[in-house]
Amino acid sequence: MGRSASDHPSDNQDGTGIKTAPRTRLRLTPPVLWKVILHNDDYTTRDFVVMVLRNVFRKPEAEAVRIMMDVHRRGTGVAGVYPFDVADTKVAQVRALAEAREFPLLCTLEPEA
Ligand code: TYC
Repeated sequence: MGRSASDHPSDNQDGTGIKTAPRTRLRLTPPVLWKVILHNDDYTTRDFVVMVLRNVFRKPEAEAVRIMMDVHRRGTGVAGVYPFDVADTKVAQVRALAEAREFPLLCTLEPEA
């Protein structure tokens, strides 16, 4: 597998071909983490929320059920905590799955305190 003209490490991959300088100092502070929040509603099924927690957030069955019931009883709950890009991708995955099944499941991001 050869390198194409656009996959040199200095290419910033935005399609403009403009090269950006690499970061020269290591990041020494940990990245800010984001909480992915699930919100309760009256229409999304419990099984669907458990499926989302298992497949998107990689929770074992028992923990997925616990988090789902926590959201069901308290109104919101934390599905997982991740760096922004990961958290944002998971929110998009949850929204796509919910939309495909026409469930109103709400999933949002919150910076970790
Ligand atoms: N309240 C839903 C029901 O009883 C279950 C549910 C749990 C929905 C968690 C959303 O984020 C949620 N079917």
